[in-house]
Amino acid sequence: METLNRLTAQATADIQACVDSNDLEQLRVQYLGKKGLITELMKQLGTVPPEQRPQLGALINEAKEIVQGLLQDRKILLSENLLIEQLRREQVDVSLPGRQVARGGLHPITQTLQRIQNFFHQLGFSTVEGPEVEDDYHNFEALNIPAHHPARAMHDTFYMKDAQGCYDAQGCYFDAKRLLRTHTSPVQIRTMKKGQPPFRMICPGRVYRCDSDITHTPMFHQVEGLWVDKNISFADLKGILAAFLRFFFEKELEVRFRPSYFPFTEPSAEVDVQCVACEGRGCRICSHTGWLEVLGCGMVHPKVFEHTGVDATYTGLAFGLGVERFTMLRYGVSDLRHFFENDLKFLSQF
Ligand code: 2NM
Repeated sequence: METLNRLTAQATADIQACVDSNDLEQLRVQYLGKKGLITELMKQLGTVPPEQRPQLGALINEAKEIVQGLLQDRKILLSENLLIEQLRREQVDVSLPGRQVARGGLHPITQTLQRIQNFFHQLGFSTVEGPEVEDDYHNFEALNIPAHHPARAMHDTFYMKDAQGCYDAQGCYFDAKRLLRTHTSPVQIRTMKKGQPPFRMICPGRVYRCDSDITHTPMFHQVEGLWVDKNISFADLKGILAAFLRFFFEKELEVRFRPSYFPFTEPSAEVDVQCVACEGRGCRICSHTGWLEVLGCGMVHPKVFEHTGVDATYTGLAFGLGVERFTMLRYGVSDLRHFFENDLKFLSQF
């Protein structure tokens, strides 16, 4: 009796103190296994006087059931704790920001190119592209810029090392150097030579001039426009360019045309727009004049039509602009060189 009570008390204490399911299994074997302490008591029942056996047997059974019950409860408790512990360990913070997919974007120059094209496409202009490596004829001659004309020096042309053998109109052989186009006008020359008027095109693209300082890079982007048809007038030129500038800068800005000179247009004009930064009050961006020079334009020179085979019953308007300058003015970028450094801290702002 005494032994049984002590054994039950010890088993209870052992089980309550157990924190590991393997240890708990050890305890089960120790008390209830084939050679377990309680099992042994049961085996010794034969040594007890027969009249005491039923009572003692019942008590041992009762002890066995108590220990079995404790083991069972403890087992459930331990596995629950294990699950709680595992859940705690594998907890996910659902409030953390997700892993972002790094998104690319369009270069600000590309965005400006698209914005300009978007406007002119709505007016029925088509985009036309052409080679960046050109020849003297398409880049200069056909545009009424003859050899030794100061405009050629002005353009600071990049020439290719090797000359190409050519024949002139009289059949005389000469070496012509190929060059990097200094404007996109040769695309318009090529298009007019190939086709028949009317023409309504814009020519975006890279152009090259041997020039490098704070406001010039050897490569930059231009968009030139050309509209050739019967009765195209300077009034059309003024209307289209004023509408374009107001669309581009999203402001009802004043626009003015000043007489100028280009070999390929007559008359020619420079276009100024009211300063987009100060709206004409005067600031550093417009050198306190209230105006920004943004475009060159004019009516296509008859010599250009002669070269390209467009008959004299047609007239045409033409214009050209620098894409970098438009981008700087629209977004307030102060240094041209940012566009060519590919620093993501700069680019990701657009
Ligand atoms: C400009 C300014 C004025 C121009 C002229 C031509 C062509 F091919 F039709 F003769 N294309 N672009 C032109 C006229 C370009 O850029 C400042």
